[in-house]
Amino acid sequence: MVSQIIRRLALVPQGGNTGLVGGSVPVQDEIILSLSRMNKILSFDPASGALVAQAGCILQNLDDHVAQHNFLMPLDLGAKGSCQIGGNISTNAGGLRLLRYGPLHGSVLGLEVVLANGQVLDLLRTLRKDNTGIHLKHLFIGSEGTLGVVTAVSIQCAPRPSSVQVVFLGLESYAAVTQVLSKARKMLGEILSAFEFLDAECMRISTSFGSVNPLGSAPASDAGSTQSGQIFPFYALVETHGSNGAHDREKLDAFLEAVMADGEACDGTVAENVHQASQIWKIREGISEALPHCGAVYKYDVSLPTPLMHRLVEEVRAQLAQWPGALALGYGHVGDGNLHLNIVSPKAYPDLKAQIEPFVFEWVSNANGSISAEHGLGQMKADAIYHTQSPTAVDVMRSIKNLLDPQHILNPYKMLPKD
Ligand code: FAD
Ligand code: S2G
Ligand code: ZN
Repeated sequence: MVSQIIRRLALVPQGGNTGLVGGSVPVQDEIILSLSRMNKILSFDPASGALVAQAGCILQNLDDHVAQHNFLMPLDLGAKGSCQIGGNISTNAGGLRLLRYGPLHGSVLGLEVVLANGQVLDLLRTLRKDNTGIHLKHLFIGSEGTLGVVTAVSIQCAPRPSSVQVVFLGLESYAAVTQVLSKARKMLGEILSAFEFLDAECMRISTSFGSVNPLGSAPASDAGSTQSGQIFPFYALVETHGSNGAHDREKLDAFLEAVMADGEACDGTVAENVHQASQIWKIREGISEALPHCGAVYKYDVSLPTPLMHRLVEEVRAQLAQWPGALALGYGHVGDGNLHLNIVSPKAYPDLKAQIEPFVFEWVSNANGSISAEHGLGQMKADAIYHTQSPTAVDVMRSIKNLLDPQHILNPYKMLPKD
């Protein structure tokens, strides 16, 4: 690293390379610094649940490790089989259970970071509370490798739930999705661990690539029909993590009864075993795997006020008529106000992105949302930062970047807009 500083060679820290905004790939002649071989678990305290691990540890491997002590990692995402904890920290990954276990800013206890000047910044404490000065670790969480290379993490794991329940609901409208979400918050309370939604287009795409819709036989020809066994306009996946199966099922049954009785849900199923639960999760996690098979994919990961989330999908759909075959679909972590709007098209239309992207970003900005909820900005969205951040905020970010990396050798061309 030191030689790089002298010769001003830029580098790109790389974890599992599952990022979706081009943050982990070189733009010019940067050297790739892979953390994959820094993959040792350094310690786990079964009393506190504090795990200390090197940055290159794969998320799934860490979860398997702490599961032996009846703990679980405080984040879960579809890429868990290859993403690394160092990459999760650097992108401030959200994932499927942020609703329950909170963001990494809350669960990360400490970091070890190598700075651009070669110094090792040791913040690797496992204390729950430490109020001695500026909380430096937060600078590196979500900094996408532009401020330092994360080499180790200490993170607070959570007790592994002994009771996991998964419910899948068919819903008539997006308004029903939000009504069911508020009922879930009220009636499931502390055991609610995930609330994901997907629209009919997502169901169609996911089931055409191997997932099985538990609420219907073969998907219908059109998205809207809701006769029994047909495809519903919307679906919600609701999961609970608890410590008492009977208690959790009682709450869940009352919740299900309420959403069916109020007509918010047209149909629903409760997973009776782990296999059925994983089949239901496969519908949701299978969407992203299925999308590339549909042709060109344009991805937008945005935060919006929950009631507005699917309106953006509908407004984009109205714009797509001029590109035959192009389709907009919406899914995501509705419990966090995080929409994954994806446009798929059998052929890549160069002007589609040029027209739709500004429309999406302006729409999100006018709704006081964020143009990147959890995937970061990388190289693909760095120039769009002003749709969410003020010029003053970007100037402060630049000052911190210049202070910690004056020669701009850490992941140049990423996250911050060109000067
Ligand atoms: P990489 O892709 O290797 O790198 C990501 C960024 O972090 C780059 O800027 C890189 O330079 C930097 N970086 C990596 N390691 C380090 C390090 N040790 N020190 C400093 N900088 C580093 N993301 C979500 O937030 N939520 C989801 O639900 C989610 N689901 C996904 C599902 C699928 C199927 C896929 C393919 C991706 C998904 N992602 C999701 C995106 C991605 O998995 C996350 O951004 C993840 O945190 C990236 O981790 P990684 O180790 O692959 O990092
Ligand atoms: C998700 C990542 C994949 C995608 O599935 O929750 O964060 O396709 C996304 O956007
Ligand atoms: Zn996501």
